[in-house]
Amino acid sequence: MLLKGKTGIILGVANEFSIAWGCAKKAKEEGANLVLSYLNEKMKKRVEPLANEINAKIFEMDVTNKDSVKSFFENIKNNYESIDFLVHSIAFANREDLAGDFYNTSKEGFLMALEISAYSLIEVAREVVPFMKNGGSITTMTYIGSTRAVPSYNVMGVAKAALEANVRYLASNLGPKNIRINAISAGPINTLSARGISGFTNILKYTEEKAPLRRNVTIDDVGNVNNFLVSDLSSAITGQIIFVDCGMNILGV
Ligand code: 0WD
Repeated sequence: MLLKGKTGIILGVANEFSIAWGCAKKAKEEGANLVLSYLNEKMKKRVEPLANEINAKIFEMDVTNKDSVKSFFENIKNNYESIDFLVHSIAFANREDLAGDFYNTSKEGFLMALEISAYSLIEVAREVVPFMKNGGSITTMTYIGSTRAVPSYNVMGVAKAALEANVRYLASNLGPKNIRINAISAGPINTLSARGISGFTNILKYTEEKAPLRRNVTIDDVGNVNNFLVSDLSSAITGQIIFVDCGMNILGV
């Protein structure tokens, strides 16, 4: 078992369709001991039964609230000696900023998308580093809208560009502590967040027709690659953006 004896934190499970849930299930299959976060009391009702399925502990964390982040890691301190990996699978933008003209993006919407979807990676990395005494691995989820203009992805594309730059700076900064950090650039998957993007079903249909593998990716596809990135098999890989998109990113026309 690839992750036997490893303890991991997985942030961003909203329901059974979440990419984070794909990562949690697959990590459990490989023997990891897991902790999940839930956003608030409302989400707890959905996350708790999932956590029970995989014998994971759950603690609340809202990355927009400093005290909530601190209290999550207090809970970690009270329950664990060390942490081996952390999966950051969190993003948010206002629905009105994921449709229509990009030039209408509000300053408030821009700052919120960047805070939740990009800055939060730096904040959780800062908190988890002290628990990675013997090194560790951090992963995050991105999308090709970071480097290409994708219809309606708008402000989230800017947030993903910042997130990917964060990955490179954190990898450079944390490498000497033997802490690796990489991003998975997933193809479109029908999740709660994705449904907020105007025309998302067209993106799914287009990918299925055009991607080299002629299908969309699943949360299990992402979870498998995440297992590789948080395991010792990828011990010399850091600062990378790994595409799990059925080959879509290689196409020109
Ligand atoms: O097509 C897709 N679904 C893709 C998603 C393609 C490529 C990348 N991604 C990325 C997303 O941008 C995100 O970074 O994958 C990550 C996970 O997204 P998901 O699995 O598609 O979406 P979802 O199941 O909704 O999980 C995202 C979760 C939130 O869910 P809701 O639906 O409640 O917004 O991120 C969490 C929350 O659990 N989240 C927060 N967690 C802590 N503090 C916060 C917050 N303030 N806001 C959202």
